Amino acid sequence: LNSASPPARRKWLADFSECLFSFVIQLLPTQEELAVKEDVRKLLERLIRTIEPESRLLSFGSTANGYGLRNSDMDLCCLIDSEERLAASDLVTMLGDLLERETKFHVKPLPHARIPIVKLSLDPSPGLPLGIACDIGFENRLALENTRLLMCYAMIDPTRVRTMVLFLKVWSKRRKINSPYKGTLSSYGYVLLVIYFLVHVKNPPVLPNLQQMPPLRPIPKEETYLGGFNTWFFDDIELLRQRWHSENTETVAELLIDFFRYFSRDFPYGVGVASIRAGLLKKDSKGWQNDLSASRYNDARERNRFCIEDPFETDYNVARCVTKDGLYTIRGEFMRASRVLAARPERAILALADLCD
Ligand code: 3AT
Ligand code: MG
Repeated sequence: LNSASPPARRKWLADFSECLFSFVIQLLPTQEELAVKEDVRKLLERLIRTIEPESRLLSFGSTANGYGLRNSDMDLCCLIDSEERLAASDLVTMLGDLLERETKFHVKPLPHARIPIVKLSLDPSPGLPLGIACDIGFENRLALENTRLLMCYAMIDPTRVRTMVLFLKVWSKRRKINSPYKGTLSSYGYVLLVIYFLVHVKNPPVLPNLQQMPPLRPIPKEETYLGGFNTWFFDDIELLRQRWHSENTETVAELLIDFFRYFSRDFPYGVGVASIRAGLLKKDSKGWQNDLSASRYNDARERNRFCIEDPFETDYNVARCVTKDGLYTIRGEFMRASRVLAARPERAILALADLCD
């Protein structure tokens, strides 16, 4: 916001930023909810150890990355430290039986899914008015690492980054554009869009690129590989905070307005790939082009309407579930949000209500 901007506009942006903070704060999980979830994790870990004594059960996704909302589901990953372990599909079946016998959860084992998981849910009760939904997967070490990467980004600038992400998650759920099963984008996809925007679109950037940090300390940057993918990133956030400061002083309100404008007007959906690792890439440089010449046996065209590169699994398009209609709806929503914010209703709180209506 430059000093020449009219005071009325500046005041409105400050008010709207304030509204955004108070709005997301009341949607954060309570201490009680976090404690119940941790108890559930421990209980499940104890039970799994009766099958695989060398195992650990870890949280990933929004319960662990700093972008959790109240009543969000629990994503759990079981890591087994011993050499000889059961196949994931057998573990899913055995664990499903065990949990069915020993707990009150509704249990649905999916041993033959692309990624075998056990789905659990608990009915609402007085202490847990909305119940709990939980997925347990196995050996998903890349998901643990991308969770840690997103958490590190949240820690660099908690106020602006977390407020933007949490708001977009709520907004996308309320506007019904947060369902990969119905052709729109997952929460994970929206988080990557926000980080891409803050690292690569904003100038000066709000966040540094943690996967390409110049050395801040004399030790060489070690490469760490998981399943063939380089998962190294700069994770010493304390040191980073001492040595790196963003020159960008925009408010959350300005960033959000700009985010909606960028993704309704400027992002090149037809040819571009949003990558938090490498900035704006070209679909054809990744073999993700969706041109009409693709053979009819090839569903690349449907899969690559919208392209967001996974930070580590770089051959994976996180937005591959987004269909033609889904993308049309998402872009329409970005435009609608831009319009609401450009109108700057007299009271900032009305803008918020209008956005999520
Ligand atoms: P909610 O609060 O549940 O809406 P979340 O942050 O838990 O949001 P998701 O449920 O979309 O996000 O995803 C949970 C984690 O699973 C995030 C990421 O570590 C992993 N993940 C999800 N989708 C993908 C994907 N398409 N590719 C790779 N990892 C993914
Ligand atoms: Mg989740």
